Amino acid sequence: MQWWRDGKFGLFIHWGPVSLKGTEIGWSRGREIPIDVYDNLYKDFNPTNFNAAEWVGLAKAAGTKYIVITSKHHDGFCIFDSRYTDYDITSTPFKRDILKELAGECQKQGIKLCFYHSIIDWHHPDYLPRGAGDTRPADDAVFERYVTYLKNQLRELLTNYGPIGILWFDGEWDPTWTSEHGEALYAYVKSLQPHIIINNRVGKGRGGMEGTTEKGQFAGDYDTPEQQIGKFNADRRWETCMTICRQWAWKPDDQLKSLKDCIHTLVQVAGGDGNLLLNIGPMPDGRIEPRQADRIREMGDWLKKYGQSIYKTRGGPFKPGPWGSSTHRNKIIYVHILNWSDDIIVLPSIPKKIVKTSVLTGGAASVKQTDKSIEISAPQASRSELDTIIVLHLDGPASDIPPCDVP
Ligand code: FHN
Repeated sequence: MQWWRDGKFGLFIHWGPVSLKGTEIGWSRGREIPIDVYDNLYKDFNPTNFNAAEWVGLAKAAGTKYIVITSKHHDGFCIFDSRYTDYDITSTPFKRDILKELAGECQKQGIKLCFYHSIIDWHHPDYLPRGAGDTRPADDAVFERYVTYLKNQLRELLTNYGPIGILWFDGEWDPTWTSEHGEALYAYVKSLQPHIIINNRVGKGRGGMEGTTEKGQFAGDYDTPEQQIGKFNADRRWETCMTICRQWAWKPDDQLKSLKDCIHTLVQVAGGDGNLLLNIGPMPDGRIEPRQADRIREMGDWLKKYGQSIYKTRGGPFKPGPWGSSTHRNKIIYVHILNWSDDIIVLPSIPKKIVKTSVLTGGAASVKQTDKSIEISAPQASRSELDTIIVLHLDGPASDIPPCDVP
């Protein structure tokens, strides 16, 4: 998992024919959009502006190291060419295999390709329970036949598209899916690609949107807090998934997060020793909405300058709080000050000597170390709007320092 822990930052993509309607993927089926309308959108799905090289180039420009794209969401539509269903991309006017083109470009550009694959499948006749508004009788449904279908498609995804970084499961919450199913699926996926990473939503262990795994439950390889910054945890790997707008799939005029919000989220997640998976929703014509593209490019510009304080670091030793967060690597601690509510930031003392300090974001700062505390202050001109990064060079490895709360 080293590539993933060092990479820190991934691009989440929720996309499908539902983008023609601008409503939420999966969840608007049988709600805002009648089922017979929703399930026939694919006949008009023709994203001729889709350009895998541009998408992967944008992911790189954003400073992300991996892409997680919905191979199949809860609505059952497969954005790849599958032998096991006609409800897939080859039945659309577009016909081309989106995942095949993305796989080629990710290989070329050095970005890890990963798949989000929903266990829930409200389209498949054998999946139970039925989705909203779905009045199909359940008598003939055989859930284990659906499990076979699920495994067959995972085999296609894990043998036809090259090395895959992560299998990002979701939709594990229905009672029909059991922990036994999850453990068997984890083993099956690993048998196809032994180095693949699998999140905790393969099983039943995820405790709600906090995404942590309940004691004794099968945990997969990492925890998955959603739409929230995970708690500091240096012992269990975790990744926050979050939308850059409000909806996972594209929505016209959706509310877009500010650059400050996005950078603060990345810095707080990294400070908690987690990863950030930030979601965009492409448009029905295959373009990524320019304002979403601009926002993640701005994040990439910030990372080009200050990425050494994020990539390949671990979280802490000063745990995140309203003041900011810290990351460390080798003999360096990066103190990310996000909020100068007081003129002096007071951090707990550490059992290492600070031998040199600097301000990565420019300017000057005063750092006073005693055996009681570390006091940091900086003139207004040296305080950066997004994140003031104070670099503390130590006389030994920062990883020796136990994580500590900042009062
Ligand atoms: O229901 C899905 C939702 O549509 C979205 O895919 C998120 C992303 O992690 N996961 C589920 C909600 O927890």
